[in-house]
Amino acid sequence: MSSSDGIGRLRAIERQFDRDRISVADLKSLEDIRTRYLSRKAGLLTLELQNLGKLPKDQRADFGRVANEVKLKIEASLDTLQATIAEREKQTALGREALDVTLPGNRRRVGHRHPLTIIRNEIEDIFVSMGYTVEDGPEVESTYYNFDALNFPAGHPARDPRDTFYVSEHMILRTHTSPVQVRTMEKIQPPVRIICPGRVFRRDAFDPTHSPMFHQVECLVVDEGITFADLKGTLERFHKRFFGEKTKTRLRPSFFPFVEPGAEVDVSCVFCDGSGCRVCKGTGWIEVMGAGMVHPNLYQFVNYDADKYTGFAFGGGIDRYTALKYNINDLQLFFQNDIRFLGQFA
Ligand code: 2NM
Repeated sequence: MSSSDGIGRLRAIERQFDRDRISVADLKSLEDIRTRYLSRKAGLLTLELQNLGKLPKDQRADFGRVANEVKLKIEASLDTLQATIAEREKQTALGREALDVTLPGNRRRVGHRHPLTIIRNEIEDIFVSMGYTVEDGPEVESTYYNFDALNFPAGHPARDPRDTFYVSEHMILRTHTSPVQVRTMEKIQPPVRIICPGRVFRRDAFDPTHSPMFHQVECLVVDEGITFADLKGTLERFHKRFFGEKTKTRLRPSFFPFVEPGAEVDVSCVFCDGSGCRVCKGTGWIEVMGAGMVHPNLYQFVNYDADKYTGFAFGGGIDRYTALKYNINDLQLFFQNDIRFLGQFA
């Protein structure tokens, strides 16, 4: 075997390597090709070098120099290739794992108050700012506090089990929050300035304007020298604060067992400002409350001196105030718990 044959084979290996490396696409095939050419046992170049000893002495130096040159070239080429592939694989991984920090995030839903709670708080704030305190009491109430002590005569239709939920002979679900006012008067002597918001229960079927459970807020003031003018002024101030300063309040004679005289309370229509529309049925007024001067009979039940004290009281539906404020035409929406409805008032 001659040195030139040997060098020719080395050059052939070199050319073959140059073709093979083109198809190297990843670190795995890179190691395959490194093994094929440079493996200590069976690498194509290693096998050629094993022939070194068989060459005539004077040819060994040339063959060895070329072999070493080819080996270095292949090693350098593989190293460069390895660096290129590693960098490309790193960039691919970065691209795949990248986060687009400009994408919109997932909005977190937070809770919100029920519209009836919002309006109850608003009403409480108005009265608290005028010096009232907020009282509450039991929802399961005795017929004494719900009817007798409020001057409802025996046989009054409100006592009928078709109108009132009876729990037992003398216990009911309260039909108004007035029993809280009786309980408060039992506890403290005048001056009294309280409001009582809360749930009340009446045997009505659900329809857009009725619900067997709804919410009332009632107000009671008792002191020396309280007059009907105080009642009217308080109602006027409250409605201006609640609906807006242009709101007018009007009283019409009416009857409730616990007051004398009694009145229905209207406000100028919040939708048409009193000019007449569908909601106020063309009258310009919307009925919102009942009111009156506390009936002197009540003072006997709570040991108040009826010759010394007078007082006024009124009550209205929180559900109705909420419906008017938010332009809601169906009270059932308050109790169906549809989050799409309830979420609009936060
Ligand atoms: C109303 C209408 C008129 C009222 C009376 C009392 C009490 F207990 F103090 F006498 N509380 N609430 C009252 C008066 C309530 O709501 C329609």
